[in-house]
Amino acid sequence: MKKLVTILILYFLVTLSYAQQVDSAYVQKHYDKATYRIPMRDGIKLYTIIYTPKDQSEKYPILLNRTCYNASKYDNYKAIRQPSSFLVRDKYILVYQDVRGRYMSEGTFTTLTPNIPGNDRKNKEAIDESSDTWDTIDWLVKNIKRNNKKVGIFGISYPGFYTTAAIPDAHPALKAASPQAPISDFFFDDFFHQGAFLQSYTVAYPVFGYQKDTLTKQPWYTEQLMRLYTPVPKDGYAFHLSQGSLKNITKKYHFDNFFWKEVTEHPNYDAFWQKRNILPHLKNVTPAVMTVGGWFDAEDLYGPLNIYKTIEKNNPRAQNTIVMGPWDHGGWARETGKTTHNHIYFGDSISTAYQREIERNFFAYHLKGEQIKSLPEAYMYDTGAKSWKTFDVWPPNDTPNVMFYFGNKGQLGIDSPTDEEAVF
Ligand code: PG9
Repeated sequence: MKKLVTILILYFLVTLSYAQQVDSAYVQKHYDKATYRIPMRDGIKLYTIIYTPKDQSEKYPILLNRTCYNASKYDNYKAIRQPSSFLVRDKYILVYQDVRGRYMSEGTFTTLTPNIPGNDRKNKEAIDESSDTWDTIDWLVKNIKRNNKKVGIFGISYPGFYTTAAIPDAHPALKAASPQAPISDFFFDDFFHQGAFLQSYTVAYPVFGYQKDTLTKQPWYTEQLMRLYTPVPKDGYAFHLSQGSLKNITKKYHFDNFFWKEVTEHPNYDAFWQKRNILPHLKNVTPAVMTVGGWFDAEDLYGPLNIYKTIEKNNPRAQNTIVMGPWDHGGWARETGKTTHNHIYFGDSISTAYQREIERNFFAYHLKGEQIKSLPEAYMYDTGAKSWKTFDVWPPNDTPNVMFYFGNKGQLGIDSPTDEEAVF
């Protein structure tokens, strides 16, 4: 018995150590790094950091991450936080790219770049995230040594949108896409939750509201950000209450912020937002898709649920998977040991188990041809039973539609309220 306990403890410790980000010493020992400026079809060059395994005994798939949050966070062999250590140790060609108009990439940044259907490579005007990803993948498979011509793309949050935007008119080498906590439509995710304007995001607007005028590895919007953080608001609610009407926020903080202007000039679901919604473009899906979300994600919960649902509806034959766990925004990429949400404890090392048994297997199967005995359609964490359930069909065939009702004391129930109780 004692020997069994020792073995189990050792297994747990080894797994836990794997789950932590791989440190820079590991990356330097096992990977070579180079940076490139990859030309897009309109001549704009996108800054791209590429890590290739030193082991030259085989060919490797490419794992691509396109971000508006500074690819240089992964420069200089820094500890790699995404993808998980299981994937880094499995050996992939790891690619990190600044999207158009961000940090070290050229061009102009566009809020949730509207998708232009089709892939006319001669049309230098028809540029979107799908075409930039297509051009990037085409360059990678033709120029990076020892790649096996299979590409996966992944990203969390805004990078989850870029992952989703790679799916329409995908490059033939794109075999697997994993949008995680993805934005599908800002009017329902993030800035307007189901259409309700989210004033609490006011402090985030400088990140997305200024074009840069140089290639830089550092934020260029710090001065505008500091308008909101000098002094640092101690209480968000009190801060916003003290602002009065939105025009005061425009006058005091965001008078020169193009993203704030876009949001405040489009308070309704008009053409501006509709053309930025990626969901209608999720047709003729060719790569396998595994969408990941957290039941407690206060930023992007609409996205994962509706990306899966839309792909399923428009592409019944697509390899389309959804994973919904007991996480907050992007929680599956962090291992906290004990998985809790506020005071509720769900279990130990749930993120590690997801990384090792779900995410790793998805990419190993589709990009390395590894035989994986089970790849369910849906992995659902039951937050009541505190356990995972898997399904080969989602939602399960025998699932009835349930109507929920608000009561006049703020309760939510499935019994239709009496006339006195009904609030509307
Ligand atoms: N969807 C998240 C976000 C975007 C913009 C502002 C604030 C949050 C994210 O990309 O993390």
